[in-house]
Amino acid sequence: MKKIEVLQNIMEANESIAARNQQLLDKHKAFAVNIMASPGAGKTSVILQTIAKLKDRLNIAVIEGDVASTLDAEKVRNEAMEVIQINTRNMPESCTLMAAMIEEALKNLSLEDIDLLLIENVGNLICPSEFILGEHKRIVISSLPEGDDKATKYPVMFTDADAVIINKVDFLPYVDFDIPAFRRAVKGLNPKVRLFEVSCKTGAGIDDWCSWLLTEVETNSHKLKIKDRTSK
Ligand SMILES: Nc1nc2c(ncn2[C@@H]2O[C@H](COP(=O)(O)OP(=O)(O)O)[C@@H](O)[C@H]2O)c(=O)[nH]1
Ligand SMILES: [Mg+2]
Repeated sequence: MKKIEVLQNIMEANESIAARNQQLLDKHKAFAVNIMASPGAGKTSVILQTIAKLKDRLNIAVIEGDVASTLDAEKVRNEAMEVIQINTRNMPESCTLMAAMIEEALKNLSLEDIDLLLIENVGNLICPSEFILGEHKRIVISSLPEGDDKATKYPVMFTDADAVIINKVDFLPYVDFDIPAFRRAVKGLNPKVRLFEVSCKTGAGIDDWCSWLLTEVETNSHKLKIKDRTSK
């Protein structure tokens, strides 16, 4: 019983910190996206492709979550406006980012200048679904080599997602991944979810994903801050 009480307390505390994070982000008109997937599905690759496509339109910062290392932060360092690495080893939950970790990171970002904050969560299909961070959108990436049963096996992650990216479609000739069956499984859990088929290797589908994301950023009353930087 005691263990259940403690867990509930952690969850409640997380939700109130997440609400504070979102208020702070809203105050500065910064739109935050929580990107979740298993290790190797392509979170960092999607972030890099997204920055390459949208950096002329948006000021983009990144928070990188990993159990250990700064490898991913180093990969995006030269592309993003600002990057913060969070290592979760020795934290209360090492398998996911939590709102308190984001609260600390936000103190170190120039929020007034940021339009879009991409948060790469720890590679895991279970824990990140339990902890909201204050994000405006939740994105799950599933990649072809992982197999097409992940939505069925890890339903919570997919039920709460605003969009699901099917990555590594360039693997289609080599793996038995039934894309229509996967789409049906995801839609069965979450009828309103947006689905995108992309390859970070070939660039296929990246335009569709980025134009949806840009519209989301602009229509969430963040447009006041976004300048048409291409016209400069
Ligand atoms: N063939 C192929 N490889 C990809 C694609 N996206 C990512 N990768 C590779 O998959 C590996 C893991 O990608 P990464 O973005 O680091 O995954 P993360 O652990 O989820 O951040 C890297 O070697 C990437 O180059 C893709 O669309 N096609
Ligand atoms: Mg990564």
